[in-house]
Amino acid sequence: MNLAESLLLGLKNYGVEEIFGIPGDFALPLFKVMEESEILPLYTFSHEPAVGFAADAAARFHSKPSVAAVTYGAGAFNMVNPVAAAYAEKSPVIVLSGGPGEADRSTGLLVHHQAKQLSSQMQMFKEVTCDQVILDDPKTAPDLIARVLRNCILESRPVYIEVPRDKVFDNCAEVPGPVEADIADADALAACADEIITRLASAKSPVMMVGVEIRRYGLEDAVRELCQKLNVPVVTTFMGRGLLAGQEVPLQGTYMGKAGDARITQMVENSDALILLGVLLSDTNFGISEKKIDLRKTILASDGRVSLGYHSYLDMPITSLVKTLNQKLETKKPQAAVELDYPASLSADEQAITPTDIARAVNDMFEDHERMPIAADMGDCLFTALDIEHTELVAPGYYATMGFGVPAGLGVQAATGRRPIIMVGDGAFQMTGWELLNCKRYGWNPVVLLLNNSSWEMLRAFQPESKFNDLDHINYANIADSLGGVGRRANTRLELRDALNASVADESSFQLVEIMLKRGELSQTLSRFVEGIKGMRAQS
Ligand code: TPW
Ligand code: MG
Repeated sequence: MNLAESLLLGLKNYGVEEIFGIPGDFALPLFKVMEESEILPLYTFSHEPAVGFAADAAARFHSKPSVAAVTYGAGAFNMVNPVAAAYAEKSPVIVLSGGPGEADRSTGLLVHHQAKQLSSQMQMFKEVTCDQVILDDPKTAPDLIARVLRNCILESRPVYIEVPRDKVFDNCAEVPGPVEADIADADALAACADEIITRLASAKSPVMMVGVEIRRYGLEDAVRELCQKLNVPVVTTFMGRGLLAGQEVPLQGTYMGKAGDARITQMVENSDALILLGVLLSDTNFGISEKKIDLRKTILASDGRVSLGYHSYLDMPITSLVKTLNQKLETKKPQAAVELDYPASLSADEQAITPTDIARAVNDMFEDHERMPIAADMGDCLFTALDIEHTELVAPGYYATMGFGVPAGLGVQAATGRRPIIMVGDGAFQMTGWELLNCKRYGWNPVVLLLNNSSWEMLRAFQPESKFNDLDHINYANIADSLGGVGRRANTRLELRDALNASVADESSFQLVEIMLKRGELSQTLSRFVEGIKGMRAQS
């Protein structure tokens, strides 16, 4: 077996199910093996940011790593932002890059795609990955690959693997398989679990808040069991929206502080035992609190440690913690999921469309159809998505990069085979919307809801006086046809309902519903969110 085959089989053995990529000459031999070996399916895109976003979304949906493969320099540098996003939001993306070979290093000439030094690329990726390796020796490669993949899974963060182009066909041994290792000390784990149980038992108003780690580590079933045993109300963070979708848990909704449902905000902020499970302490999750939450008084389990009050238990993986809590607790009568009140029943008339109308239209559609997973971009589309019935969602809720929605939606469909809804603003669509042209060759058929307000509206909310927030009036529906899909423009609520229904009914290609919104019109949630962030900045 050659080095590339060993690597691909290793990836598969560690749970990878697909590769997204764009080749280049430094990566051509590697891509040749990918294609001809058929060890993993390969999906190519048009621009590298999409490769990174698609792999990120696929990894989030699988709760397992996914691969973003690129060429050296021009290709890999194009992917720094998506990999930074995946690092920030703890998504296990494996960056696979071609690299210069020995012949390239010894000519004394600068190698094309070289930025400063040949090692500059790995240096840059060190900042946004948790482990890195250059496979320049086939003898050491199998163990190094195994180490990097283990760390990718353990930390649920991106890793970097560079394959010099002249090493691809060298003979290589098999990559050692994954080993189940529980790094937690059993006594410490038991003590920690007991302390949590005692704290919760003596509390008057315990609340559990769940964050993205429970998905990253594939713990949603175990957490459902835990919720039922603890019998406490559950909320998700903003970033964790979509977690526990479809699970029988007493889920109350999403905590959004000042920007969200007042009942949930009060319940969380007044809780005397708030357990934060797999939660990231980001400003988008907590900067918008009505009443500052004293994090020292919470029970925080994330990043492999547990903090209670003023002390911490280190090396406490969340998977082991949840398992131990479940073992120690008795089963109680399962609580049913709470019926949440989302906007619905769109009046299909000639009136102009508001962001809430979009949520109504989708919720009405979900009445008759199976709920679809959603990939959302940054902008008002994400805040509008929060008014849609709880369903699986991928979005850059913390890192907040634009350009995520369309390629992430394609990644979701590649990873799951399910048809997604993609929600995207016109500004973000201008960044990566073009990638829809790749739907045709892979048979992907997402329903794209493009919120066209001819504006960078979210920026306008921060700084209304700037004219640069006005975007041109483009007819996006007209573009769909040339990209191999179907486009429909909706100016009124009636047209919105009809366009959405027609799009869902047509499964033959991607469907673009261009939803016309007035410039200056913002969802209530986003207006309050922006006010909250501004308020936080003013205080600090
Ligand atoms: C890669 C900064 C945050 S929100 C926004 C910008 C430019 C405007 C979004 O416009 P869009 O949506 O998509 O039309 P809407 O609802 O606000 O009208 N570059 C990147 N990421 C971010 N977050 C920005 C710039 C930004
Ligand atoms: Mg816009």
